[in-house]
Amino acid sequence: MGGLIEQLRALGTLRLAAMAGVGLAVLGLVAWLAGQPQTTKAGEPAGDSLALADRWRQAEAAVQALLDQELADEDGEPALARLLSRLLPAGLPVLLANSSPVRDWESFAHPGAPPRPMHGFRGASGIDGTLSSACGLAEALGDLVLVSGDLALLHDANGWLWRSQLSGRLTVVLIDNGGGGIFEQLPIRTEPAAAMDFERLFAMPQPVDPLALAAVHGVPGRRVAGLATLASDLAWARQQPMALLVISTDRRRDAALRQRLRTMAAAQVTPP
Ligand SMILES: Cc1ncc(C[n+]2csc(CCOP(=O)(O)OP(=O)(O)O)c2C)c(N)n1
Ligand SMILES: [Mg+2]
Repeated sequence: MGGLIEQLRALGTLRLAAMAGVGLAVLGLVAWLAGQPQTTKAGEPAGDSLALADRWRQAEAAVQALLDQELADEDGEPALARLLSRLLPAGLPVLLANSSPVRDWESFAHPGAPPRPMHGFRGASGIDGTLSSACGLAEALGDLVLVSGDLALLHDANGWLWRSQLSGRLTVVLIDNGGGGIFEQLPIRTEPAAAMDFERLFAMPQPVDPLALAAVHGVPGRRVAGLATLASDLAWARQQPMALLVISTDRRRDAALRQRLRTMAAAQVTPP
């Protein structure tokens, strides 16, 4: 160590300062800092930082206005995330399943949505264990809304067995887009389509009626006709100890919509 210090000192990059009796090794930083233009006062953010924050706020406001406008007449998954985030009351905990639900909420939930505890399990188990995790959380918290995709829910359909023992309330909002909608966002569809069987290999739609499967376990459910009736369907579901609401969406159309929104949002952000 001593040898190394000697070498650095010899290179002129090391200053040794004694502060309050403690030897402080400063590898040239103090001298470098002293040489910088003094653009800020102590305790104040730099002008460049304030300008960046301002640009960020303006871009955020423009993107949110764009989303309000573009999603107003939409019925798909981005619009569902935006509406649901506003409809659910403040304080009601929400669990977002992996795949598109958590991503859509992150991107499209309304910035003015009521504050509430949000839960997710990114990186823990993929889409596995979604319903059981929701039941455990509902039991622990007393009340919960789970927003899940169709494959994630089916993957852990045994979670419905909680029905007989759950003392908390659980409302499941199922986004039924006929398989793994997230894979529609990958540029992997081929032309002609037959060259790679996207539906069988990636989307994997399953021939199971989620309402019938829930009903077998004694869990009541409803198909939501469209976002216009979501509020009343939610009001019904929230009165059941456990209930399933199924909203059908078009995964291919929603993938195209997300792409379009991303392009439009990027156009709102001007480079420095
Ligand atoms: C246990 C497990 N198996 C497989 C996957 C791979 N996987 C990631 S997303 C996904 C599709 C999920 O489909 P769905 O729940 O319907 O959500 P969507 O993609 O339609 O939003 C799959 C199979 C995974 N993450 N975890
Ligand atoms: Mg799906």
